[in-house]
Order: sequence, then C-alpha cells, then structure tokens
Amino acid sequence: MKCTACQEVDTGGTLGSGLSRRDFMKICTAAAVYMGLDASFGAQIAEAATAKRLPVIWISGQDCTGCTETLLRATHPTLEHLILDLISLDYHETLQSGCGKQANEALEAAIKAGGYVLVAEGSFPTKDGGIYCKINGEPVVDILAKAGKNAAACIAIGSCSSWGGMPSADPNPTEARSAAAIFKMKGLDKLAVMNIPGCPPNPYNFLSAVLYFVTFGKLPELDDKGRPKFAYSRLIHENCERRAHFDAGRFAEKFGDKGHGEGWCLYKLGCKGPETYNNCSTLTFGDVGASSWPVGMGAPCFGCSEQGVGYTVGLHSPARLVNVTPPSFFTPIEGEKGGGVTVGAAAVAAAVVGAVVGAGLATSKSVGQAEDGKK
Ligand code: FSX
Ligand code: SF4
Ligand code: F3S
Repeated sequence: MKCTACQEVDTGGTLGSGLSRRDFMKICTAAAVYMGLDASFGAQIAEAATAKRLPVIWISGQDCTGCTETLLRATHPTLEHLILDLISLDYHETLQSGCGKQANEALEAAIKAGGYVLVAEGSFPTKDGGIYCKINGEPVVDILAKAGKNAAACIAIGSCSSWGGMPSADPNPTEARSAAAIFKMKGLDKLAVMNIPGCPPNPYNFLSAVLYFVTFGKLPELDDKGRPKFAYSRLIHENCERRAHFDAGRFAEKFGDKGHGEGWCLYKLGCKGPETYNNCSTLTFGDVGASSWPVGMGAPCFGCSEQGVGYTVGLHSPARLVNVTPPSFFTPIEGEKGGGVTVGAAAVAAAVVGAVVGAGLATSKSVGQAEDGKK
C-alpha cells in the first residue's frame, strides 16, 4: 500500500512550498533514521504529516529570536515547508503577517479550538507579576499559562525556555524561569513538556521531534531533563572530531597557537564538551558539511545547552569530566608514586571523585610530556 506521499510522486506532485513529494519522502526517511527508528517509518511519517496539518501556537518570551532564526537555516525541511505544508502555525509574533487586534484574535481562536502543540521560546519573567515582558499589555507568563491549558503538549525550544538560559544568569534580575517551571507554578504540571535546549538549538532536533509528534501523537522518549533521548543521550566529547587529541594529551594552550591551528583538543581553553549532552558533534549546523559546529571551527563548546554549565560557569574554566570513559588500554593512575599521569587516568580520577582541579593539573602534566617528546 502506498502512502499519500508516494502517490503524489507518481503524479509528479509538489507540496504547497514547492517541495517535490519524492524529496519529502527522503526527508521523512532521514528523520526516521535520525530518531533511531527503522527507515520504513519514513512512509508512515510522510503519510501522517500530509494527512493533517498540526495546529501550533508559538509564544515568545525573553529571547533573542535565535530559536526561530535557527529554523530559517534548515533545508530539510525548510521553514516555509514546515509552516506551509506540515503544521498550521496559528500564532507566531515574528512570522505572522497579521498584527495587533487581528493577531490577538487569531491567538484567542486557536486557544479556544484546543488540541495544538504549544511551542515556548525564550524564558518567562516571574518577578513583580511578570511585568518585564508583556504582549498586548498582558504579562507573557500569563499568556503562556492560558495557552498551556488547552495544549496537547508543549515543546520548549532553546535553553531559555528549557531551563532559563541567558536571561536567568546570575543575578537573574527578572526571575526568569523555564516553560515547565511556569506550568508547575500555574498548576498545569500534567501538561507534557519536551525541552530542546541549545542557544540556539539545532533545528533538526526540533523538526524531528515535531514529525514524531505528528506521526505518533505523543512526544518521543525523554530523559530526566525532559530532552529527547535521540538527540541528547551522548556527551559532545564522546563523538568530537578532536577527541583523539584529548586522548593523546595534545591540547591547544592559547587561541591561535600551533595546537589550536592544527585542530588539537580545546579542553584547556575551557571546552565544556565533556559535560554537555548534545549531538552538535555528529549533526553539525547549517548543512554546510563537516566541522560546521563550534568546536569544529576552533571555538570551545561553552555548554550552551546544558543546565548548570552555559551562562553559569566561566567561559574558560575547565570542564568537569563526567562519564568520560577512556580506552581500557590506558595505564592506571600513578601520580602518587611520582610516575606519569595520562589524560585517560586523569579522566577516571575526575569521574570517580569529581576532582576538576586534579584533572586540570594532570592534563597539564601530560601535555608537558607530549611537548617534551616523551609521549
Ligand atoms: Fe534563548 Fe531562543 Fe538563546 Fe536566543 O529565542 S536559547 S537567547 S539563541 O534565541 O531563546
Ligand atoms: Fe572535543 Fe572539547 Fe572533548 Fe576536546 S574537550 S575532545 S575539544 S569536546
Ligand atoms: Fe552549544 Fe556546545 Fe553545541 S556551545 S552549540 S552545546 S558545541
């Protein structure tokens, strides 16, 4: 049996955005595989996505609009394909053509109809009744709660809506909170919320999750921080293209030095890849090929997506080495006997006792050996 998408391919059909059905099938198959499903689910996703457009209400609070911007950089599917073919975007301050009374009426009508996915972008100020971010004279925190009441689920896009992000950085002057925290405050803790953190997040993590919801009518499997496991179950460090240099003790010491230019590990420049769960190192950004992600281009990961890391700890302070498993052939820690301490051993030490400072010292020692030609 053919899905609707295949039948359209036979007739040379295109979707409203001009995308051919064949290309749409490819996108759906790629999304299925990316989410860890069998490729055969591609047809099911395509059928579900074209059968009925999912109503979406998008509420923006305190944000830089980077999360909406990131969707403009997606090519499979493009933003216009998303909003013309796959979803019915009933309210979005940045993208809608209507404004003022017309926009407010569209929002009220969509809320009344119910059954939509609520996308929350940005954080939500709670201090002084939420007066630090208002839309149409109403605190956005109240609008979010109102829209949360009739929503089928909420997707919090970006670090701001997932855990507070940049606006919540110390001293958090507006008492900015995440979308999930607002629902809890307002007695809506039963609403299913999925977090897609990142500042901004990778658009494909968001788009794949939307396709999953459209197809299966529920959110994909989430971790204990409400993130989809298909995207956030691995540390960046585990699949980093500079990882071989970390294991071998070759570190850039300064921006622009020889090691930095030769693609060595950025741990000593403050890279937070060892404590940040995200798929930046495998998915990359912007559809321009290999290395198009922060570390690939020489910028240490600052943990933009990880609660308690991004906007919380120093940009260049060393990462806490958690759950970093070095190869089994690494020698055990011999520091106390005065022998050499390998980076792998240092990672074990840090993982076991959380000795951040110890790891920093140990890696320096290892680097010294490498530069002396002893390694
Ligand atoms: Fe926050 Fe999104 Fe960072 Fe910006 O809108 S996650 S500040 S990239 O854009 O909310
Ligand atoms: Fe890559 Fe950073 Fe890990 Fe080095 S510390 S291997 S640059 S993720
Ligand atoms: Fe953010 Fe680090 Fe990825 S800074 S974009 S989580 S590499």
